[in-house]
Amino acid sequence: MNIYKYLLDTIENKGGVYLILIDPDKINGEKLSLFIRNCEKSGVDGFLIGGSLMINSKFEEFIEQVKISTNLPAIIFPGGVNQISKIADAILYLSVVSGRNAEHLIGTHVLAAPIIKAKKIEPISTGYILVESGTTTTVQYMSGTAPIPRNKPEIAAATALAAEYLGMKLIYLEAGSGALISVPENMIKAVASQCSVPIIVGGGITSAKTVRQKMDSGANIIVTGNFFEDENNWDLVRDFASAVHIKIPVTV
Ligand code: 1GP
Repeated sequence: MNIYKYLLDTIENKGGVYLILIDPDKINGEKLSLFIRNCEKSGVDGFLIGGSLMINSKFEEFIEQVKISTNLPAIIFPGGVNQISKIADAILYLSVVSGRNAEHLIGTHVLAAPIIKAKKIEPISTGYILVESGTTTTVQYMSGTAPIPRNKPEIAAATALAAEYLGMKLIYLEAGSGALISVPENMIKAVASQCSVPIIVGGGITSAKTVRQKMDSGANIIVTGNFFEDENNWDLVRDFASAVHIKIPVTV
């Protein structure tokens, strides 16, 4: 399956794509399978897998377990070149275009490209834009880059447009995992007014209401991670998915 096409088709048919980020350091075993099955039956469209830091996990085995539990796409969201697996359906080929750290603009990509080619994984080039979110996030620290200030939507819009002109197929507005505050709506609107490629919004989203606000501002793909690491929240996956799928009428 061509995953980029799947994302475009899902946006077209359902109004948006809902992806759940799974950090292999946070969940595994039977609990992982249960969670994935719960997500699948609640309307999630796919999984992002990865983390800025990966300490304990066996990446390949982890993706294998995800693939055993679901037919939904497993897309790598790589924190480094150690996170590449042929079992995955695609990899977000992220360039941190909000920063000026050559290593994260093109450096690690050079190391990763031959591996991605050899393993025959679909790369989806993504302009990754870090947005200030109230505190220093792991991704900011690890990438050694400054995020775009929240009150500068015009910088985000120009950055996203530049990424699109460079040929990137997705724009990811990232507040950072566990962010205190999510990407502001006026920034999403500014980016959406300039770009024609799909816009992913993630980081610090903890309610279906917030999901809908991001969608109404022009987001096409929503990513949540932390919120569903707490098992007590699993019942809410369906509400989040419904808030993303704005073309599908809600049935009670
Ligand atoms: C992080 O955008 C994702 O890369 C998800 O963030 O864990 O805060 O939902 P959260």
